[in-house]
Amino acid sequence: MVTKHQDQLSSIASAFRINGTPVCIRPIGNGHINDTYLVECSYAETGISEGAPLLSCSRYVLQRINENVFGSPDDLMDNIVRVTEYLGKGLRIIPARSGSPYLRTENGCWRMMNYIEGSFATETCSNADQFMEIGRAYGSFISDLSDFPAGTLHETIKYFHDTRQRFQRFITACRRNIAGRAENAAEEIRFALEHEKHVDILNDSLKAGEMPLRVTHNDTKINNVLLDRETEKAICVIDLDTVMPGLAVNDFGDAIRSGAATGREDETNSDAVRLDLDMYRAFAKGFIEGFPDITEAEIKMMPAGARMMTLECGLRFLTDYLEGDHYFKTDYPEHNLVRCRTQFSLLRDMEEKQEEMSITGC
Ligand code: GN1
Ligand code: MG
Repeated sequence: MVTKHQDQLSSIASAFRINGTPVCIRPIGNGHINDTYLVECSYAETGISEGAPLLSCSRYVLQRINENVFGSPDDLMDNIVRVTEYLGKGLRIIPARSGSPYLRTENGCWRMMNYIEGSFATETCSNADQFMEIGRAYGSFISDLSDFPAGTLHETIKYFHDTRQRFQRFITACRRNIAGRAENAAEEIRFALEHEKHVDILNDSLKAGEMPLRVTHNDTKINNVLLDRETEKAICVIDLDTVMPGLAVNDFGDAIRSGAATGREDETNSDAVRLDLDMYRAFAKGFIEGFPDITEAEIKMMPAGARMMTLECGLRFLTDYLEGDHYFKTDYPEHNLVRCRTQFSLLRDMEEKQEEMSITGC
């Protein structure tokens, strides 16, 4: 039986310029922000003169944009449309029948994209070669956008990777303690406070002109690269919501945090979450190969990027926990605290491995 929810989704999907009629819509992916669905459509092949028309299938990705996070869908979609057109391969925005890049309904704000057939995304890399390939894809992404007019991009989330700002928000959340959870998180709060001295490292280097501002992805979890199911070669980078001017070392760092860890982001045994140096080095090699214009200064700061993105992500989970889970999707009340613990455990291990993390001879 078709549920009301399915009916609603189906009529939303039909309001886009898709080929055919939606026959099946189901959730896909593991994003913490937007709601994502796979839409399967069937349509009759034209030009067949005899017998019953041949039915073909086309597939799309439908997403509800989280407007708590992305305050301006116009700005968000303007960035994505221009970046995808500039890249000219992989992801495409399918406009609404009205011609607009998104659709507003009483159930929120929606967008449609092509589904990349024959692809898969992974939550954990099965081997270093696969992770190296993901590194190459993220390096090439920055390289391919090196001539994109960065100044024309909207800032879809202000201060997104400004670790100092993230730290200040954490302090405010601690002081307010609106969810009454600060006591539960005493150990994590102590760890975060001890790390205040590190939060300006990347900002300072940027201000000193040591690293250039580039067009970067800013959300380089490993599941945001689609790989070819047969060859395991990267097909394209997805989730372009936060493509903005930023630091290459942050893209490096966020991928390391998510893909070179020995446990999942929400592993409950946080002590098991450490840095796998082989995976780290493999990713670094791929990233640099894909991005030949990376500077010496950036290479030198790559380990700092990994530490800072891990610290920042931990701070963000902790802040959301203290504020009552209004930002990241959660499955249970302690979920954000569990996520924070894995990030802090990973960071602690990175601090111990600081020397081995320096990148030379890649
Ligand atoms: C969010 O939605 P997803 O899973 O791609 C977040 C990232 C975090 C990540 C942590 C816009 O990404 O910044 O690193 O969760 N995206 C946004 O898993 O805040
Ligand atoms: Mg995302």
